[in-house]
Amino acid sequence: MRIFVIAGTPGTGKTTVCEQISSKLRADGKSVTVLNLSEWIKEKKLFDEYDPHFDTYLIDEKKIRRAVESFIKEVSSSILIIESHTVDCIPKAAVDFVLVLSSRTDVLYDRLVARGYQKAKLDENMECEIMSVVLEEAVHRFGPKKVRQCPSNEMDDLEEILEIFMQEFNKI
Ligand code: DAT
Repeated sequence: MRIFVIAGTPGTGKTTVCEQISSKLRADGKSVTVLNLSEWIKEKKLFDEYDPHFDTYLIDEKKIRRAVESFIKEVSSSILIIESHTVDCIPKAAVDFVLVLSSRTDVLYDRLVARGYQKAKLDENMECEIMSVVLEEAVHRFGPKKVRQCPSNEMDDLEEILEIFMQEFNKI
């Protein structure tokens, strides 16, 4: 099985991009599983605590990594795409390629406000994007050769992201 990660601060477009990529791969006759990691953690109640101030779920990364490892063993499709803003929860050896989406602060701010994020959560995520936290963690975890950053501000960017993904997909 081939495993790809679509990473980025919340609001940068991971779900949108995963839908595009999985539709394209399925249209090409491939079997694809998409794992939205944060939704899955909530659904399976794998978090340790809920923090109401930041409206976020506190997790034990090691525990999640083990759960993801078990999930991977059960996937029957030939391609798994993991969507996540916490790349440290993903077992590194298994991953073929990581796309990190990034958005301009004005764009991301508007998206997160539209989502109804309250101040603490908004500030935390804006800071995460400004400091390139996800990119840094991804490079640290998977190594620079497996990681590529892509801007995700406008609809036109989506086409380019899909193209970049398919180039990497066809390389491996
Ligand atoms: P994420 O899954 O990273 O939280 P999302 O896919 O839900 O982000 O996207 C957040 C919002 O932004 C959603 O309304 C779709 C829109 N969006 C995402 N990527 C975009 C892009 N490249 N151009 C324009 N809008 C985009």
